[in-house]
Amino acid sequence: MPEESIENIDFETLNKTAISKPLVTHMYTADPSAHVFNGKIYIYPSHDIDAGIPFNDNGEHFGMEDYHVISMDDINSEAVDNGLALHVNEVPWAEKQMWAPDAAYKDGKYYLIFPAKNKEGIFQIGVATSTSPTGPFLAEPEPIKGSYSIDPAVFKDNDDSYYCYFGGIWGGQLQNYRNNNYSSNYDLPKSNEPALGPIVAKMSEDMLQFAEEPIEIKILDENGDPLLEGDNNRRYFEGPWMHKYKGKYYFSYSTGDTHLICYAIGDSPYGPFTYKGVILNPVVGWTTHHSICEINNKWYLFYHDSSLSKGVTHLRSIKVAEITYNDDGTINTLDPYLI
Ligand code: FUB
Repeated sequence: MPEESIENIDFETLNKTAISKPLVTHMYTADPSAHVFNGKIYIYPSHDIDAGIPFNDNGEHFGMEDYHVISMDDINSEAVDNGLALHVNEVPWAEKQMWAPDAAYKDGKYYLIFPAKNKEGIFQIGVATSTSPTGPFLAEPEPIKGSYSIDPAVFKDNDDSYYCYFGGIWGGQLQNYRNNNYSSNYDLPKSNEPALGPIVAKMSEDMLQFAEEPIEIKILDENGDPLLEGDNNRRYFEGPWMHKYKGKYYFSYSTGDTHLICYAIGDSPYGPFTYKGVILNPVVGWTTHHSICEINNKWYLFYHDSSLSKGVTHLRSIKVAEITYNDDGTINTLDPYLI
């Protein structure tokens, strides 16, 4: 339910019909990346604030400055805010816009992977480390070499390889890159040309760098052709996530201006992935962003909406709802409000 229609929303009714409630209400949170570490649920969200920056198509009104980690003992227990985990002032290379983060655990250390704009106004991706899943995190002095754009999501495969998926168009700047090279002259493809794909790179053993040149992922339609830029209901926009279900790789993402969370299935972490459908219909607010996490043999979609702020698009709240699979491996579409 994008922002255009806010005036027509009866929030009292909408909140009664919402399939889930905000996990925390004392602050605004968004872009939840959920993981189970040592039997407990940890959610790594953006921390939304009103930075007083006017709305624009580059999302500069998303002026977030820090991260807090939310934890839950189990899926029904209270969500706890563990306080400040990392502030932009503690990241030597970053200036502003601490957007959607993710985290990973390896060999006794926790890694917070996050995007921010550098002092030249270009998004890059950084790493900060901690011995605790809730931080505080200590930022590396430089961003990951060769990183760009936004929305990093780290996936651990069964062979203990870690992959970082990233990229977002419009405010996320992905349209300014081709083959990992930046130019302000690059722009989105024409509507009858293949859409830009998300990017993936294997992480180095120490989790602080990419171990390879980032690679563009292909998302294909039912005929094996790449999704086109004009196919706004299906093409990649931002917010990548990877999970594995019954041996298949499920790549899920936001379609941005059509406000859907979609998914595509493949046989390798690098793709190609074939488009399969919608996981979550539009929520209140312009953005939609998710993660998928298995908890005690059930699968959950962590997502956000702007219902608590009555539709303010940059003041969002994280939520969680169970998702279910059909026998053929497809995922049943969730309606966030049962109106
Ligand atoms: O939270 C800022 C941006 O909004 C994220 O990076 C996008 O995925 C969208 O949710």
